[in-house]
Amino acid sequence: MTVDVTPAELYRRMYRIRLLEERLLDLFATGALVGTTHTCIGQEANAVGVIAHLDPERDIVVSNHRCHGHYIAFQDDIFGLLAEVMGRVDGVCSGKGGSQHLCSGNFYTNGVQGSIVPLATGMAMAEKRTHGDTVVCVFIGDGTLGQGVVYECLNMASLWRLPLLVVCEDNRIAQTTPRALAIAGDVAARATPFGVESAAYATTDVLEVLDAAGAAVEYVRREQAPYFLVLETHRLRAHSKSDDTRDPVEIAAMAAEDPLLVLAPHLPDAERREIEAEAEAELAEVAAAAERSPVAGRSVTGAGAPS
Ligand SMILES: Cc1ncc(C[n+]2csc(CCOP(=O)(O)OP(=O)(O)O)c2C)c(N)n1
Repeated sequence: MTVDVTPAELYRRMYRIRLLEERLLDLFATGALVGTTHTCIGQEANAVGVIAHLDPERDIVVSNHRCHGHYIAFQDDIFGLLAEVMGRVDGVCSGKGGSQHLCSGNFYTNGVQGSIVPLATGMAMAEKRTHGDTVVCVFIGDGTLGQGVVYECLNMASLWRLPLLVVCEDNRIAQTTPRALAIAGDVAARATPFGVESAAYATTDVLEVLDAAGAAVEYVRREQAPYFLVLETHRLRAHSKSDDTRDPVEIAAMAAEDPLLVLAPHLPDAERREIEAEAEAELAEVAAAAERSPVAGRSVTGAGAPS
């Protein structure tokens, strides 16, 4: 399936995610933020390429601890996310959810590995019964393939033909555990015994992800049946803020396939620079507005307060 989205627009979408996450890392590094965060720097092509095919009014996205890119690609809400991570009342969850717990419209996430797959499966069941043309897309990492509930869900989704797209973003590492030490056999083939269609791609080219995801989303929507899409990618930064045990030489090799670098030749330099300048100006404005938003506190008055 093709969607009408130009390389320039894809670049803009990825660049805005990149800028925001770099800003978050800076804020954590200077001690301005507390708690934790997981960036998708290097993996933006997946969020943008898959979600370009989803409709925020009709479809549902369920994400994980590494959720910022998915959220921005689906909800286009840089301010809500930044204010949320800054713990401000105008954040998407009123500053109480933080980086891993974003809930807005048809977007849901939480940081408990694997837990999101049964949530998405249940939503897919409900949607199939009520609408019949929805796609519920859940993003997991390769490290989450060790959670048995993922396979229970593939079984149920196949049996009941649920419109569930499971996207496995395979960055070949789970926090500090390399995939090779934890995952036996073929990742995409894990869906086969359940009768679930699957495909795997190793690419950071958003144009290729767009094509692959288009076919997957079209299948799920048309057939109202599950699909398992594996996208091999590169996590270019630490697992969270500074915990990276990988060899810098390995990371540098992966950085040569940074999705922004891969897409850049598809648009004129001047247009690319204009997109970057606009995104930087937007982030400066949004950051200032988030800074003005009051810090979320523990309110003891109002609805829901203990009496
Ligand atoms: C049930 C559970 N166990 C452990 C953790 C701690 N934890 C958070 S992320 C992570 C690794 C996840 O790896 P993967 O699924 O490959 O996603 P990635 O971080 O690579 O995007 C772990 C162990 C958790 N959040 N939930």
